[in-house]
Amino acid sequence: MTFDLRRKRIWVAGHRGMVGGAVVRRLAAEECEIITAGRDVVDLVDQAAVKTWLTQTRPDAIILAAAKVGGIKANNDFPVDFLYQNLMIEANILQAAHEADVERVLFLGSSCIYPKFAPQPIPEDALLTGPLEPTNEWYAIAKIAGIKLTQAYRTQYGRDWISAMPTNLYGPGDNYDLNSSHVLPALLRKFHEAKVSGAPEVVLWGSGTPLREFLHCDDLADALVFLLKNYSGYEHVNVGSGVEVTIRELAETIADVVGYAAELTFDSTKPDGTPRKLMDSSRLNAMGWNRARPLRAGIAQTYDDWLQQTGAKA
Ligand code: GFB
Repeated sequence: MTFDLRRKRIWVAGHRGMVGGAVVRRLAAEECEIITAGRDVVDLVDQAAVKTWLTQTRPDAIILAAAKVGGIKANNDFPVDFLYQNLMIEANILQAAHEADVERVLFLGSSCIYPKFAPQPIPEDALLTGPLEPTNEWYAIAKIAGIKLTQAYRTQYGRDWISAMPTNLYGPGDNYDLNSSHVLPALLRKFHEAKVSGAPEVVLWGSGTPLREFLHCDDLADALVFLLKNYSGYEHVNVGSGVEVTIRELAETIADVVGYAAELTFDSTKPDGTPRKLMDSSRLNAMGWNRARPLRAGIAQTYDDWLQQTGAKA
């Protein structure tokens, strides 16, 4: 084991988000102290505030799950928010972590860092080998900068900091706002609302042909804790489920989980985004982590959780 979590103080940056919340749930099973701080305590885009808070708090490790995130439309509509906020959050935290002498940092990227037409499944070394998908290049550029900054501290100062690249995520605590969400929560909500109102059709954005790989956030959290404990290396590590589906197939699975077979119609005024982004997670698998749950089971759990949280009836 590279890093023993027992008696360590671990800051989960972004604990109110879907990924940060999952990491807090997972770390509860470890003998460590979990540190969290809401935006009211420390605003992560404020350099001075981050520096003061981290210097006072001095955690042993940071899981950097704080980020401005959103689906294809939000990424496309708000380029400044996605580029500026993510650059600030990661630069502020990494520099302050260096000054506070934090032993371990786990930075989180995203599969959209890879070129639009990367080889499939996408190996880690496909990074920076071709042009990005235009709908999310702002977010991708910020996340690439974060990976490089993490590597820079390792190279210049010998910091044992690492990065993980999750594939498309879903699960409890996701964003269900139809304008800014990712596809999976959007379709859960659309099918649920169609069932309640008896609407004959559900509208999907784009053509339904793009392929996506989905991972439950609790499986991601398990993989992140595994990497924090066991991985020390310069290169980022892909974290995926290894299974891809078309957006149409995803919609059919969600229709089945919700129990409402509406007709699918396609809004071609909305973008498809990248045609395919299946990650090659063989490095992670070879290290010993391969525990992604089946997609249908994960969607059913997520739907149950959403019904409970909103008080909606199935
Ligand atoms: O999940 P999503 O918004 O993001 O969209 P990306 C995935 C696919 O689902 C696209 C289609 O082809 C969408 O056109 N889609 C169909 C829908 N219906 C809907 C709908 O109602 N809502 C949404 N949102 N999509 C994001 C990036 O890309 O993936 C981020 O923009 C990030 O930067 C994230 O990397 C993981 O997979 O296309």
